Amino acid sequence: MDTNNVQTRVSDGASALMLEKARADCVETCFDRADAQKNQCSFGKSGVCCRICHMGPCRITPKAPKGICGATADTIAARNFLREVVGGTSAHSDHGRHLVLKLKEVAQGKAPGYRIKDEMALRRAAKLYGVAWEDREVNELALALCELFLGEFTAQEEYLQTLGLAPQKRIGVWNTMGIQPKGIDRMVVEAMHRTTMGVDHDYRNLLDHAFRVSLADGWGGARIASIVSDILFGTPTPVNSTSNLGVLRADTVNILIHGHEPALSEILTVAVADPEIIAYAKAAGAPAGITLAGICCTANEILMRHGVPVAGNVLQQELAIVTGAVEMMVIDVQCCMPSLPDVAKNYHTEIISTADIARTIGAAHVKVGGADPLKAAGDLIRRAIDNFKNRDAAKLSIPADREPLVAGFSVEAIKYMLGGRFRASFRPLNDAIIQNRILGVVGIVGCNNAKQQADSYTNILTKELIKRNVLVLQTGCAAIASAKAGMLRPEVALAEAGVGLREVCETVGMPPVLHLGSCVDNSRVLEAATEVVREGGLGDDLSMVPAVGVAPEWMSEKAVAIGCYFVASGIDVILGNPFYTSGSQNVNDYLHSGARADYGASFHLIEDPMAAVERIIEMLNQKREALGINRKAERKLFDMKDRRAM
Ligand code: SF4
Ligand code: MSK
Repeated sequence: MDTNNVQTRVSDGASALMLEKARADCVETCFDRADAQKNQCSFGKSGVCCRICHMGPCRITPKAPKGICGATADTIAARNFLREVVGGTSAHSDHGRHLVLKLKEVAQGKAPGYRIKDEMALRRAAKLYGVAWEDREVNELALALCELFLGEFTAQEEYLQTLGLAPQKRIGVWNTMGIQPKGIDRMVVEAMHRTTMGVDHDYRNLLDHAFRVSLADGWGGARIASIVSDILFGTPTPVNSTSNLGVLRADTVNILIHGHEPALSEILTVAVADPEIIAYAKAAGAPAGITLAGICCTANEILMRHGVPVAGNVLQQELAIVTGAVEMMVIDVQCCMPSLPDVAKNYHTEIISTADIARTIGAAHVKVGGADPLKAAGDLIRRAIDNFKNRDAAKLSIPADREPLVAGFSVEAIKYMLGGRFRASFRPLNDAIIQNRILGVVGIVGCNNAKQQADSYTNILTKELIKRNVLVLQTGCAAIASAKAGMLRPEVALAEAGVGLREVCETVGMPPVLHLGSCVDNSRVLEAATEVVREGGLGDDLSMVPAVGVAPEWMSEKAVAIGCYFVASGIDVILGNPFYTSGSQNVNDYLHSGARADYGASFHLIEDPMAAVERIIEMLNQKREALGINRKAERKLFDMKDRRAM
């Protein structure tokens, strides 16, 4: 990679332009720091560096094949891997916990400014979990559900109730493997215990726990987070918006929200529409008022529910500030780089951290809550407006790139599109797969990684797969990559799609690339796959459905946990860049092939996107073959005799 050429680092024009500008402005970005890291530590990359106790750090080499305590490469790599799954699971699950606690406060009347927006979602969830819901008052029902959800975190002896949302056969696999998780918190604590010095040394036992913990994420904390977000803020339905840095405007005060948890950003979307605040912005010299836009998954959350534009994905967080057009960036938790205040120092942007568990040196910390969060949010916006006067016209450069998009495809919305209000169901999708008009379904999820050209793998893969009649579901920064490439514009994606997929999508009015939400919403991908199983005709387990998951440009521990809960659920996962396990043949082999015997799925490292396309098509065809549906779609014309028989 010619690292000096910005085109090798990013794919979209806006990012390339801002990366050039950053260099001209002498502003350091993650791309420069990636270069400065040069050859990254080979022990770290192969997973055989252990610093779990202070006799170490120990590094495994041919001459020193064991750590001081005797730990082998297998033990060390498996412990490190499990700790990554723990990190990812904790992030999603703590996010879920915060939302459950917020719902509890709302139901108790202790959260001014918030309300239960989607009573249907509340009743739907209660029904799913077997909580008596008929004739029950909303707040009383919400409290009962919160009690159940909080129990999912604290249960010491009982298995997670959320596991019951999976197909019966899959639950059987988990029983056989003995990997059903108990309370989420207990699983995480137990993982830290198992991996401390002198406890669990059997790599298979450690990897079993990695899959167990990941289930506590995908079928636990993350699923709960999506369910409660829908109850509090509304179940997403298709919504129009725009993406990329061109959503920022020279004639508005620009505020960016960045991170993952939607509670604060929901309040900001309300406050920003206040006519008094808009008038205040205009009086401050911004003739068109205020632009509120998002970065990363907070962006995905408010995009799906309010159509708030998306300024960019994770590697654009610094580049957004480089436009010189951002008055304030409000960060919450996860994926917010500690470098943001350093970049902001070169412009006039103020970085505001808002979560007590997530402080950043150089950011002002403001807690938007208390008795009147709407007023507090208004005060924050006024603070951004007051900063407008400090914008330096000489440093201002907003790229023109701005792509329209449609997002907001919750499973409920997909069902509605497929079957209409009275017959909402996945039947038409199952039929289209059985008839071979749709080859299968692929979830493309995850981040960007400064080691890869941003968005490139995701975009090549998406385009090629829909050409070959594969329906694509997306979340997180991968969905934002597609948005910037125009692939979330139904007419653009339809023009690229293969004949079968296009016919189906046009008939039901659904685009070929569906934006399902943020990275915590990967549980919605499992939910969709479960609906396919329930609908019938495509096997009785998730491992039988022609479906594959891909994390093309992943970087976060959350992606490791997500990958594990996909594999444990029976869905193969392709990784665009490797796990740090290559230093242990046994650990690597189990994850990339051995797991198949236990779960019917495994990981596959494929660093070239076109090679991934070929492998995915092969995998989908193998599943189709096993189901006995791998034949050309027959267009049977019924004559009168057939019709009478019907
Ligand atoms: Fe070394 Fe063992 Fe301590 Fe790890 S736990 S640092 S391998 S002595
Ligand atoms: S924000 S976890 S970079 S998807 Fe969810 Fe994007 Fe990955 Fe963060």
